[in-house]
Amino acid sequence: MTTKPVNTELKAFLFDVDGTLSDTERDGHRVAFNRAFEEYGLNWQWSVETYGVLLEVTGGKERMKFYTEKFLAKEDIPDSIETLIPELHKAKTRHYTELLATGAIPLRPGVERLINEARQRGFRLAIATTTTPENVTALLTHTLGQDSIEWFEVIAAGDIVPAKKPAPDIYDYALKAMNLSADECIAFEDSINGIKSSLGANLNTIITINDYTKDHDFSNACIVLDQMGEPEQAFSVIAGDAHNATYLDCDLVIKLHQQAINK
Ligand code: XBP
Ligand code: MG
Repeated sequence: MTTKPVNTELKAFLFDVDGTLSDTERDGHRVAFNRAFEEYGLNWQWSVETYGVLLEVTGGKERMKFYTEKFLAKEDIPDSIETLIPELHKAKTRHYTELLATGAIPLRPGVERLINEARQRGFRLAIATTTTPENVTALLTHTLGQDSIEWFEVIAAGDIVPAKKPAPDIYDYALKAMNLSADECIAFEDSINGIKSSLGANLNTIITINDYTKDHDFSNACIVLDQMGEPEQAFSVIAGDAHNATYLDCDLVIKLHQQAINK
């Protein structure tokens, strides 16, 4: 009897966007939501703190609905809420992409370096995110340049799957589109909803935390870092074994992947 060989060689890097590639939430998405509310004459202003609570729900439309249910009295919810939310979301996407075009939201430390190294070494790249596709295009083009969209074989984003993170669907979609098994890939995430989604798709996951996610439960991650780091800007290891490295490069990613596969 022959058994099909299981391929576990690392072939692809799957990146979350918000919070992982860039700290977009506090000074990007939140600000854009507030600008949209203002444009529509609504007095809904989301503070940095309130937004932390709202991040429990992924997806901008879903997050606005959650806000009306959790923070507004029934009589303060506009009658037109079902049609208003998609309109507000369109305005929010416009404000968000305009904000990115100003260059106000950079990539996190080490992201550009790791992506460049991964490309040079022939790793396949994909994006798996909850955010709207236009937002991904805006972030990538304004940070990595016009051609960078082409570097990612699959950009799985937004409403392409009906169930957003923490459901595994967006990662399952990306894996299927790349015709790869989960063991051949590694995911990069920053939040509990993100890692629930990636682990749900059986992907080993590297975490870089941020202010909104530092207290989340990442006990099943390959490693938890404060950032990817740079040669001159060491990361802090919050949990896991960095094998004496001081920043995340492809060699460390390969080691972490192998270690997780062999567990
Ligand atoms: C990202 C999100 C997104 C953005 C808003 O989660 O939750 O909802 O905050 O994007 P993840 P849209 O990093 O886990 O993908 O307004 O375009 O939906
Ligand atoms: Mg994220």
